[in-house]
Amino acid sequence: MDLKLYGAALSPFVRKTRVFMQEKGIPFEAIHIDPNNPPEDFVKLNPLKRIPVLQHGDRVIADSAVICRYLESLFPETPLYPTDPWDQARCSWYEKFADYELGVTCTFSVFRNRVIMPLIGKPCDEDRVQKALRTSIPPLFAYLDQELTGKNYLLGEQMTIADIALASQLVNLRHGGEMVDASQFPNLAAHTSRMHALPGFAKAIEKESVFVEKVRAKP
Ligand SMILES: N[C@@H](CCC(=O)N[C@@H](CS)C(=O)NCC(=O)O)C(=O)O
Repeated sequence: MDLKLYGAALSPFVRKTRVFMQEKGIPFEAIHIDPNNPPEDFVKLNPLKRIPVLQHGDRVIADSAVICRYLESLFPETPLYPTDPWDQARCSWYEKFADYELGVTCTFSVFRNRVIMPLIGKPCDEDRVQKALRTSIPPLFAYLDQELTGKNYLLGEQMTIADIALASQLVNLRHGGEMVDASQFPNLAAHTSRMHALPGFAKAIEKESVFVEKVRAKP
C-alpha cells in the first residue's frame, strides 16, 4: 500500500500519527515538511499548510484525528478505537482535549517558546511559559489525573488513539524541559511513563532529545 506521511518529527500531531501507524504495523514513507517553512506547493496538499498530511495514492487528507480515523477503517486489525458508541464519544473527547487543550498549553506555549523560538533565532517568552505552567496546565492535568484513577488507559484497559494523542503532547512538554509532577498527578505520571515506554514513543524521544537538548532555552 502506497502511504506517504508528510510532517516533521517534533510536531506532536505528526508523532501521534506515526506512533498510531507503528502500533498498528502500517508501513508508510515519512516525508519531511518544515511547518515554519513549507514548500510553495504544499498548499495543494493542505489549504491550511499544516502537518500532518496523509497521501494514499491519489487521496490526500490532513489533520491527525481525521487521518487516524481513516487509517483505522482501512486497517481494522489491532484496533485503537473502542467499538461501544459511548466509549467512542469519550475517546473523541479525550483526543480533542489532548490535541487542543494540551496542544495550546504544553506545545504552543512551553515547547514552542523554549525550543522552536531559539531554533528560529527568536527570544523565548519565559513569562508565557511560566503562566502556562502555573495557571493553565495544572487544572488540565488535575482533570486527566482524576479520569485515569484506577485505570491503565483513558478508556480503561484498551489503549486507544486518545492515549497516544495525550502522550504525544507530553513528549513536547518534556522537550520543553518540564514533566508531569508525580507527587501531584500520580495517575497521569504513571500513564505517561507507560505510554512513553512504547517502542514508537521511546525511539522518537531518544532521537528527538539529542537535537532538542542542544537548542532548548534555559528557564
Ligand atoms: N489539528 C491539527 C493541528 C496541526 C498543526 O497545528 N500542525 C502544526 C505543527 S505542530 C503546523 O503545521 N503549523 C503550521 C501552521 O499553522 O502554519 C492536527 O491534529 O493535525
